[in-house]
Amino acid sequence: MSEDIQKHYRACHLCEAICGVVIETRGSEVVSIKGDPDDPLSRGHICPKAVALQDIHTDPDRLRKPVKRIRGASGEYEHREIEWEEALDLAADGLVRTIQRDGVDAVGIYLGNPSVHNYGMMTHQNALFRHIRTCNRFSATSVDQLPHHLVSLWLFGHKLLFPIPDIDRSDYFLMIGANPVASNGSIWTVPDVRKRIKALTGRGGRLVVIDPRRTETAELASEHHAIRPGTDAALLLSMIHVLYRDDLVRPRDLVSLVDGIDRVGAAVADLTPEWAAQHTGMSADTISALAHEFAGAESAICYGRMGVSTQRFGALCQWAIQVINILTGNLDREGGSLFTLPAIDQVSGVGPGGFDRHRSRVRGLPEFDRELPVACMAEEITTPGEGQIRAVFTGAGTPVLSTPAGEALDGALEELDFMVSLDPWINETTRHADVILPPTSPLEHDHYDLAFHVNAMRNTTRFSEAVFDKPEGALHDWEIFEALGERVAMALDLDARPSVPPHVIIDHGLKAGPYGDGTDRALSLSELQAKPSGIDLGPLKPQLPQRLKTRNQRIDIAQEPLLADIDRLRTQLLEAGEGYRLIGRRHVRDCNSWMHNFTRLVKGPGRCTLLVNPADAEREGWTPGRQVSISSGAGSVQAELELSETMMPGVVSLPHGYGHGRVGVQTAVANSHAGVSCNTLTEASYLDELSGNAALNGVGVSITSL
Ligand SMILES: Nc1nc2c(c(=O)[nH]1)N[C@H]1C(S)=C(S)[C@@H](COP(=O)(O)OP(=O)(O)OC[C@H]3O[C@@H](n4cnc5c(=O)[nH]c(N)nc54)[C@H](O)[C@@H]3O)O[C@H]1N2
Ligand SMILES: Nc1nc2c(c(=O)[nH]1)N[C@H]1C(S)=C(S)[C@@H](COP(=O)(O)OP(=O)(O)OC[C@H]3O[C@@H](n4cnc5c(=O)[nH]c(N)nc54)[C@H](O)[C@@H]3O)O[C@H]1N2
Ligand code: SF4
Ligand SMILES: [Mo]
Repeated sequence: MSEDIQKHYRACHLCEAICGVVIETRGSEVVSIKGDPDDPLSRGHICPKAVALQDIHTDPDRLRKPVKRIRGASGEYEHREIEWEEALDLAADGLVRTIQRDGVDAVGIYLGNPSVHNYGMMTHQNALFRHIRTCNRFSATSVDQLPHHLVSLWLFGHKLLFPIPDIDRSDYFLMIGANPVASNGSIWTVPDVRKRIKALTGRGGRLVVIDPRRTETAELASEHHAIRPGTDAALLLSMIHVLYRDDLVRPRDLVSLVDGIDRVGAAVADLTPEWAAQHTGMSADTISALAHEFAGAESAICYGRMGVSTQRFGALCQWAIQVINILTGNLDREGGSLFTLPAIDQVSGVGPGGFDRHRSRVRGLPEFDRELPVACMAEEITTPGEGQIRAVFTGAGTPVLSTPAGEALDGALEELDFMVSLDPWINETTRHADVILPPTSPLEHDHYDLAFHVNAMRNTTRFSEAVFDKPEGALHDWEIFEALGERVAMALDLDARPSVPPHVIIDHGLKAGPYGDGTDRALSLSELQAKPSGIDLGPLKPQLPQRLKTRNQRIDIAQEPLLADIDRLRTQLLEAGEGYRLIGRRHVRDCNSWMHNFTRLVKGPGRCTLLVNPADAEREGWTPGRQVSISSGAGSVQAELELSETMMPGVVSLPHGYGHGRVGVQTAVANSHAGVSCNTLTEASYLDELSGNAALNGVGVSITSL
């Protein structure tokens, strides 16, 4: 007997665009996944990755039961399925033994990117981690958006107060080191960005893209300028110089709120466009013109993302971007960049963050928000002494592929006494784990976007019920955190408070939030459940000074550590050597390292190629399709050469997230599209020294044809 088709409304949680989808199911099967036209934010948009919601669920390689690592008959390690009770006991024992013997700092924790796309991991990680207050916490933040947090903390008083581009009402958009047409936007939840860019240019607005590669986004832009990797701070500071030099500083409504304007002017007094031109490869005239156009626009956005965060001056770049927005009166302005007011307001609910309250043991790198830069994780494992990491917990992360000098970490994880991973797959990182705890599939749990409404270009809210029932015996990520927390607390004689499920926390958060009890909207979970496509809370609005969390509710742009960092820029830019500079790239059907096991997403020509400008190839005598060896101070890899006019001469690009097919990795499709890891080439010592963020872009490499 054929079963009825059921319709489920859900969020796609795979990237920051958080598109609404309608999933049709028949029994336990997914029949179709389509965009939800009634979603007030995504308006029906989806990208080719949405189908992965089904592929993740059905993937035969996805673990349904915990596995334990044992040495097999051949002498190689293998993972064998075990029951949940045994697995949780093993995991808790490994952590407890380490803590009892060497203290909490002997436990290292790494949380990866999907942990912020899975709200139960956010609400419940502390059920475990509050019993392990280790100094050695790491996450994907320090290979990504750390400079954004730091600048938001310093300028606006809270790590999550991000200015969000109001593209739909803007006249001018200067976009630096971001490729939203491929990435679907980041720290800027903006589903269907292509349509929004076309609308901007269609109404006479301008999009100017600054990127060493003429990207998919640059193809839609009014103007694209190639820039030498890692030199954007020079561009941005010299634009600020022009604003002062040519009397273009007009903070408009912000004038009564902003301090430090004169000091910033003095700090950039010698940073002329001619100086920046020597480093950036952009002409002084172009730089001056950009500053004039920006200041002359009725409303304008300056926005920069991965390309300018993960470089040696990430924090300086993100600061300069906001200084440009502020000096031209485009912060907190319609058509400029505005703060959000989400239904669950994390800015009120979580602490503001802090910086440099402790440092890493071996290299002395500063913490941010109680996390150390992941670039120092390997050395904290391999360097003996008090506080050495002897056990590691990873959750939703693949640091072996996603963090600098990945091979060193790969080796270091093997030296541990114990490792446990909360992850659905046996991959390049989790293959080292003594026990892997796999959570339910995304379609088996409910969903709320705690993280991404904070960054969204419109205030909306939406709750998604689970599409399928949880299989018998399976546990959600949050339940695993709770079960481990209970065991660890019991063994260490600590207080194991029972918690409430994540959806109850959402209900409380909504009621206590800015549209909750006592307001006209009176939002609650039950109201969201009745409107599964989501509820529109309106466009972003100016909110200053009330929204600021600084002590005096003012913005001081003359932040001492940043002004001091300008001197580092002056000296280090001069040191930039010869040779090729490596940058990354993202393809719309990738998602970091973990979407390569789904045939629909990896089919077609291999994507892990080295892009090179044809003029460079001709001069060097390299022919397309040939294998080349790419080497840096950290290691070397081989990849196929692909010529592309889109590349700036002297710059080469390898995508991030490949390097599968290693011994023990159990992702059959990914292994057959293995590629190489660009993080074999990135260096643990190549950092934004101010923030501790890894410099993944602009790494010097040498190339030889094989
Ligand atoms: N399809 C897809 N979507 C994704 C992801 C994915 O892996 N695949 N990952 C998600 C994640 S975790 C994130 S953080 C976001 C990232 O979102 P984005 O930042 O929008 O994406 P990237 O493609 O990393 O864009 C960075 C751009 O910076 C350029 N760049 C590199 N070096 C420099 C430089 O020195 N200066 C300048 N000006 N530009 C430079 C690169 O050429 C690239 O075009 O994407 C998210 N969405
Ligand atoms: N060179 C270079 N390096 C980069 C980047 C780059 O552009 N260039 N990009 C950086 C960026 S922006 C980021 S965000 C990081 C990403 O770095 P990571 O977050 O460490 O890496 P991912 O590939 O996203 O790994 C995600 C892991 O989460 C697991 N997972 C997926 N869903 C779930 C879930 O619901 N629950 C649990 N428990 N696990 C789940 C997957 O199996 C996978 O193991 O990489 C960074 N590294
Ligand atoms: S853009 Fe694609 S991957 Fe991102 S949320 Fe939308 S459908 Fe999912
Ligand atoms: Mo990221």
